[in-house]
Amino acid sequence: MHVLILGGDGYLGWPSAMYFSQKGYNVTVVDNYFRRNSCLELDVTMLYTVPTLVERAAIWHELTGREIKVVIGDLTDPEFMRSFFTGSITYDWSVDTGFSGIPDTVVHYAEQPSAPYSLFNYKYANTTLTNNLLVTNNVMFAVRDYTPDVHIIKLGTMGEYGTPDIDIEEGWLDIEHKGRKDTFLFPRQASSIYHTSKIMDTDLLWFGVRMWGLRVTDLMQGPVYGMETEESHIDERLRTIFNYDEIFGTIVNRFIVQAIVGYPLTVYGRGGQTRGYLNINDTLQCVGLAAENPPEKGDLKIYNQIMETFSVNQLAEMTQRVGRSLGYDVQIENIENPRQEAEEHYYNPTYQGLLDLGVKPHFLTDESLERMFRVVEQHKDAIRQETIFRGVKW
Ligand code: USQ
Repeated sequence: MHVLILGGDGYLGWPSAMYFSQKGYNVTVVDNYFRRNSCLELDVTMLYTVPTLVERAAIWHELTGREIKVVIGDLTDPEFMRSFFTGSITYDWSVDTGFSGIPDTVVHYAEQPSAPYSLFNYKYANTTLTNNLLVTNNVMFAVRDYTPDVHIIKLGTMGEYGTPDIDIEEGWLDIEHKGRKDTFLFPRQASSIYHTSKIMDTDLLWFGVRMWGLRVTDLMQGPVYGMETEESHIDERLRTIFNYDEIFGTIVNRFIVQAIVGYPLTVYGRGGQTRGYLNINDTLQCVGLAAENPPEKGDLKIYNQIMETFSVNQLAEMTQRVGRSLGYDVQIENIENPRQEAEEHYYNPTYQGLLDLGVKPHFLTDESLERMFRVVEQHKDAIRQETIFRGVKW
């Protein structure tokens, strides 16, 4: 099996590449270094320096004997995207371990992933929409035109559903209306341009499934935390990128960094915002199981990819408790919410599908938080406090 990972340099892309490679898959990764370049442009830095994608693939090969082929380029260019499916791609790094050619599965992470970035200004809103939609459209057409049996796994987001006042189902909703019944995509109502681009992605791929019988899995993921995976334990240089700034950092990772440098935990507004969370190791399990269980042609399979729910206040209290037990003076501050979002709301999502496929959750515990504290501590001196909060408002 050959898996092509779009966005292979990202927070989830690189750990996924190693995970599949370790399991014996042939793996190709492609990326245009969007995240690294945006960090430079926005003057934010990652917690530690991460080797380039080519360097990481070389380290991986040296340590495991396994090969992850690397291609650097921009997937919004349709001809570049199509070259992966016609077999005409030129690799930027590869060794001859005997695999080449067309993928069986595509994992699509090649998106601008940040809600604050998408509302930073109109230019970044445009970047978000054009990048995310063009890459999705390009992969959809390339698969349709050359390899219609290929399984597309697209990372969606729980934020597509928003926070409705009813239970959130796993992708679909049965509607009874004036005595007749049908099943539709669960209603979507996003609260950022980024999340809206993900809704549009879903619609595009659902169109491709209905029109051309494509085979698509949509993983509706919540915020992910953590930086260590089984494969990164082999060598620190294989650890994934880790952002703690307001634009690219997600809440759990940010709170740990804040606790360590004595920056009061930034609870936005009243802190009742509740989301479904998961450990980065569970993302890998979920994507792996999705790849092993492709839908039939003409089927869009949707899973809610979360393992447990927390409010912002609960996360802040946990981080404070663990931080204090490690000797840090952790304060919590409710600051004016820069985002437009419900701060107290009903939240009851279903997330049974991936558990039924066999995912074994890594829950967020004091012990797992402490392990993350220990990694962040090693890089304490590199933390730039001025990038933690800048108040991107919408
Ligand atoms: N929040 C705070 N304080 C902070 C940072 C965040 O209170 O310092 C709050 C936010 O207002 C929000 C919640 O924590 O209510 C989560 O925020 P986040 O920045 O961790 O995550 P979010 O913007 O929702 O986006 C992240 C990823 C995105 C993914 C999404 C899943 O960046 O790629 O799609 O999580 S979900 O939230 O389910 O839509």
